[in-house]
This record gives sequence, C-alpha cells and structure tokens, in this order.
Amino acid sequence: MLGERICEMLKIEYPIFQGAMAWISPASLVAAVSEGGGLGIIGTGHAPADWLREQVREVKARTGKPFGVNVMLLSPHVEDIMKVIVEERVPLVTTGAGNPGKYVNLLKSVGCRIFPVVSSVALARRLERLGVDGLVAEGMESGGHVGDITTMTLVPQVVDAVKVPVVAGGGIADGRGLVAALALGASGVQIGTRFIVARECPAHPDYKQAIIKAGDRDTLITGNSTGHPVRVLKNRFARELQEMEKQGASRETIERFGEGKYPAAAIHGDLDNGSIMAGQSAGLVKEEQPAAEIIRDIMLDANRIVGQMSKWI
Ligand code: TUI
Repeated sequence: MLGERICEMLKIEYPIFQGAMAWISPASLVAAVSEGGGLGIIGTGHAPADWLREQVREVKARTGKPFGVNVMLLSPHVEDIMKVIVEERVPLVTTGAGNPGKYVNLLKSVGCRIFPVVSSVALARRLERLGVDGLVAEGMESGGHVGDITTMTLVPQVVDAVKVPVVAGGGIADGRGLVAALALGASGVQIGTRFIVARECPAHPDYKQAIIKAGDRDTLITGNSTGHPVRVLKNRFARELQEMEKQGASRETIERFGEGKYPAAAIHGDLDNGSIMAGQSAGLVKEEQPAAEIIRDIMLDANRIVGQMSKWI
C-alpha cells in the first residue's frame, strides 16, 4: 500500500499531511482533512496560545482522528504554544523556520510525535540524532518561508541520510507529485497550496481565485536580503518589496514593510498590497473542492499511475 510506513505509524488512512498555513489552517480545515483520511495540521504562525487551545478543542470536537499542530519557531509565543501542545496531548507536531531541538524531549515525554520541517541534510541528521519520529523535507518550490534546495534533490538526499520516515513537501499538489515523492524514497507528502482552495479553508475568496488563476511563473521569492526568504504570488507588494531590497533598504525597513501583509491578503483579500504566500504548485491548482475530495482525487490518481507504471516493466 502507498505510504504504508507513515500510515501505520500515525494511524492515518492516506500518506498526506496538510501543510500548515498561518491564519488559514484552523480547526475547520484541519478536521476536514483528518476526516478525509489525511493528517490535518493547525498552522499557528504568530498566534497566541489561547487561540491554539480553542482550535485544538474544536478539532477534537469535530473528529476523533489524528491531527497535528505546526509551531512556527520565529513566533514570540513558542514557549506558551508548546505548553498547550503538551497539556492538550496533541498527537503530532511539525515545526518550521528553525531548529526545534530543545523541544524534542518534552514532546516525546508526552507521546507527541515530532516531524520537524527541514530544508537541509545537515539539520535532518542533527534532529534524527535527537530522536525525532520523522522529518518533512521541504524544497524551495513551497510557499512561504523557503530554503534554497529543490524538492527533487533535497528529498532523496535526506532519505539517504536518515532512517526515520521522510515526508516530502514543496511543489506537490496531485497524484503525480505523490508518486514522484514516493519514488524519491519519501514515505508521504505534505501539501499546502492545494488546500488553500479547500472549501473548508477560510482563505479569502479572492486569495483562492488568485491561486486558481496562477500559472507556472507567477511566484517569486521576497526577503532574500533579510535571511527570511518567502515565496509569494507576484503582485504590487512583492515587486515593491523586491525593489526596496535592490535599493539596499535595511532589514528593519523591509521587515516593517512586510508586517501584517499576509493576513491582509489571505483573510482580507487585499491582493495588491498584501503578501500572497503560495507555492509553485499554484499552477497545478484548478478548482475549489472539499478537502476530502482533494485527498480522494490525489489517491485515485496516484493509484492509477502506479498501476500503469507496473505495466512498463
Ligand atoms: O516554515 C515554513 N514556512 C513558513 S513559516 C511562515 S511565517 C513567516 N513569515 C514571514 C517570515 C518568516 C516566516 C511562512 N511560511 N516552512 C518550513 C521551513 N522551515 N522551511 C524552511 C525551514 C527551515 C529553515 C531553517 C527550517 C530550519 C531551519 O534551520 C535553521 C537553523 O537554525 O538551523
């Protein structure tokens, strides 16, 4: 069975993690993904711990299936967020934008599985030594905060470097991507951008339309000069930010310019002045669908492709 290792470990039906997205992956989306047989993951971003506690309780009320929480390690609330995760006995944690090494023992002590997101082999090796349960190897095709290696090259190198299961993220949106990731040695996939257009995702309707309309060359990376590169859809905000970087604006100026710009686009639908985070797979996303239907389509496609492949040899 496709992705058996990760499905057995996590007691999920399909090897699909929903990529956590700040502001737009609350309980509604997470419960729908988990009910659909994947693994829904609450995106915390910079949200306070009280908000997370409410979301966790809402997910538990809506589904008895496993789910996760993503901790964005640049958040000022990380310590309090970890406390809620421990108190609420969240089944699985992913982390982003940093090294979660100092939290590994705490999470393991309460039986919480930990799958840090990594964008390099070095961090993958270091975290395996600390005892993580698995890793998400995320290539630079992803939306939001990105590393600098492609999924195609990162995933097999991480797979070769560690024994724990590896979930591939970045540029994956359909059954073809899932099969490709498994061929690279991954045990499953993380999909973010396609779930922006899930019916249960509270992203602004104009944000969803922008994803659907996007083509292959419609994203760019902002923030290279600040050390926090972020992939977004091209728009006025992204071009202005790039121009400021070209002119050598200070890190503080750039960070101030970017403040609040993600919810402006994602929640309020300001597609000119907001930061429209999206992965390169936006070009593969065609329509709004219920989350369970997205998962079903991906699995049907993947199984069909695997069936065809076995006939080649
Ligand atoms: O974290 C993400 N994606 C994100 S976080 C985010 S919120 C944000 N907004 C503005 C600026 C920065 C963040 C939006 N999208 N993906 C996981 C990910 N983690 N990609 C790359 C990394 C990463 C980078 C460096 C993980 C570890 C790391 O380690 C550095 C170290 O300390 O060794």
